Amino acid sequence: KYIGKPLKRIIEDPPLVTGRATFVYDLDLRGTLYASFVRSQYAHAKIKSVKCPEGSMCFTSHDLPKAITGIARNEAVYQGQPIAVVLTNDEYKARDLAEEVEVEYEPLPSVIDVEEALSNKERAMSELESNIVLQDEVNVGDIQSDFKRAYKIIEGELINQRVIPSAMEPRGAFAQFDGKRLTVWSSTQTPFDLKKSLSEILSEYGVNDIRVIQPYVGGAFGSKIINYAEEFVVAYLSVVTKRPIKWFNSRTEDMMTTNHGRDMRLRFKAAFDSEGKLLGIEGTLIHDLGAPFEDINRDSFWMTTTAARLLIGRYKVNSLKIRVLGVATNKAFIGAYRGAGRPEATYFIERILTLGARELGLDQYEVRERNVMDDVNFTKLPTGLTYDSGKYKELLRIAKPYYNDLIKRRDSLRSKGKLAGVGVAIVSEIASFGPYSTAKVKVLPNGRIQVITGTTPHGQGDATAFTQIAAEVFDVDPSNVDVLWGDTDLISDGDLTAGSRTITVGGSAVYEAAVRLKEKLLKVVSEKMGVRAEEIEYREGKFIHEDKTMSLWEAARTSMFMGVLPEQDYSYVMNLYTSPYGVHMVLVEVDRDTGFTRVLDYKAFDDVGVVVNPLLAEGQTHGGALQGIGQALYEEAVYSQDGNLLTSNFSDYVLPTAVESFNVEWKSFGLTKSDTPIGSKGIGELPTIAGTPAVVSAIEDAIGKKIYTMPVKPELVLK
Ligand code: MCN
Ligand code: MO
Repeated sequence: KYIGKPLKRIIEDPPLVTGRATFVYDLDLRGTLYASFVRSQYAHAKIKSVKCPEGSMCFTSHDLPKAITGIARNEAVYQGQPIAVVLTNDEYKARDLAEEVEVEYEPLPSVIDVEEALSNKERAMSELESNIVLQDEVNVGDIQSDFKRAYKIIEGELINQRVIPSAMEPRGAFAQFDGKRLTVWSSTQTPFDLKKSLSEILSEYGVNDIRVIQPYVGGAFGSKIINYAEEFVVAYLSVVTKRPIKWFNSRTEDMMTTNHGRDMRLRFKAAFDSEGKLLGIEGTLIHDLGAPFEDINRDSFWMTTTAARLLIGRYKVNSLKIRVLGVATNKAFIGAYRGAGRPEATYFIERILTLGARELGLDQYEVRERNVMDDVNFTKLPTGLTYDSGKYKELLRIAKPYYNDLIKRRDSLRSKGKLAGVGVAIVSEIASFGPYSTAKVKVLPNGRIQVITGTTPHGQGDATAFTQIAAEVFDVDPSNVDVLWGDTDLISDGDLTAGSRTITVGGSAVYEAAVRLKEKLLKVVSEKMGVRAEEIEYREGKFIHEDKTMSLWEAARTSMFMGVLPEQDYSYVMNLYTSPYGVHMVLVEVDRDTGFTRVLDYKAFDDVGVVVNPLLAEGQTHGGALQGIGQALYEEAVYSQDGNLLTSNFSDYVLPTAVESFNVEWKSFGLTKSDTPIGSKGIGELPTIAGTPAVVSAIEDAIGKKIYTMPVKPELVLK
């Protein structure tokens, strides 16, 4: 009744569109001190000494708890790394004061280029034995014999460049300690993790009662999963100064210090037979992990090893032999960015297939039809990943007429002398990760249903989708449901919104809690009415038996008199992940004179199982495709040889805007369902994953030249 409806964002949007939503920056308390961080000017340097201005509230690394990692104590390993922090009662004065702190550096050679890092001539950190900090290997099938029987072998190096996640709101935090209780507001995706880590760091200062609030967040795209040093410092300073502390990154600080994304390259050889079947891929996958921080690097290397295993995409690849290297350099550290490992894998495999097709003189769609896997059903693949369900051939069959239509339009443009091209990519995705999501559902004494989620939406619209799930269970209009999130006081534990998991894992928790609450209330009503539960009908928010009816709120109030709280919590355990898929196609036109690419049409044909709210899912596709194409056409984090970030504002770092946006047609065919109560699979990352390779292949098709690097700038096209 409500699941599957294109409901507008009734929960999130009223505060946002009226400008009344509260962000970290909006917070203010009497006596607030403003923090500003002193950040390393060098990408790599020894810190000889730090001198604070006379009489200032200034804290060097030696004044801060050792347990706070990520601060440059003796050696700075990327530009912008925090070294010290100053406090004063005015935001702008704080920034001026930070500039008065004298840091004596001894510059060290910086390792910027990945090639240079691999050579190990210089180290990104003095104590490193090698810049290759992590390694792995994937070895499946008999690569040698596949290469021996190959009809064609292609090779090259595909680069998935470093990008900056660029959430609308830079990172910031506000902390207040009242002598007993510490409250931290942070622009984060992980308030529950932040609370856990704060507890570990601050318990030795006698702080055990901690509340973390995630207010409205201006986007994150994975870059606010990590808990950053600044958040801990701000919390600690509020404890020691007994004053509220506020800190907010400038855009440039944020671009230098919030995790970057991607920066993976694949040196490959791929063997095809004469029919265009991909036999095997051999190569080295190199991930520039940026600044060496053991824990962050290790977490990010998950993306690398996952990418290596997802390299086969949805294809029947016989053999795979990939060396996987995680490399440290003196740049911002790499972390999750929309897709996190899966865009890189998809980019590599989809580009390899298209390059192979060109080499063999085959159509790019046909090559995919020839290689695509049979249906999967919890199929464990030789690389170790399991795909839950997928009917890839059927999806390709359904999408084919649309592809043919794009080709017709391309040809008609060509006949008018235009440079037009079509690109295709199949999404290689696993999403909706566990281990669990929590929820609590209540019927309030005023009859409203309140959903509390342990997930942390920050732009996706999941809260609105949760109203639909609760409304479905309770058979009431979604306008009777409220949704709360982002506060560690609301529920014992929570998880996060990331990895396209929220509707599937978090939504399943909401569903299970709601179903159990309804059963609980049914028992109450049956006792009160004195009839068996089976004889009571439930409909439109009412329990009905013959001429007796009891509304939800009556049941909720009655339950209190029977010693039953009208609420229910649930922790939904996700054993596997989902493996949503889609075929995305794009038509582009390249201007012969300027070399600029214009996207004329984008078609996203997915199978994400049950779609809870098609309006939200389509919205994700519009934004995500633009973001994916942003990487292909515009975005690139550029460092100078000595490690200065040259693209540290939005005039040097080019993001796509509404002006660059294009027509998107989205459909999800529901060929499969996930093995969860909701039956959905994630969509949040799909378009970002597919958009990048699809548009590169389209430009290649338009200009007839092979492309290995991004962004595909006009100068590259015209060369
Ligand atoms: N949806 C649906 N039916 C499905 C799948 C999804 O109705 N079968 C809807 C959901 O209700 C939700 C949206 O689509 O409104 C996305 O759901 P889901 O795929 O579960 O993804 P998440 O909610 O977990 O969002 C995470 C995803 C990620 S990983 C990144 S990165 C990203 C993205 O969302 N960051 C974003 N989209 C973003 N959008 C905004 N505005 N801001 C970000 O920072
Ligand atoms: Mo994400």
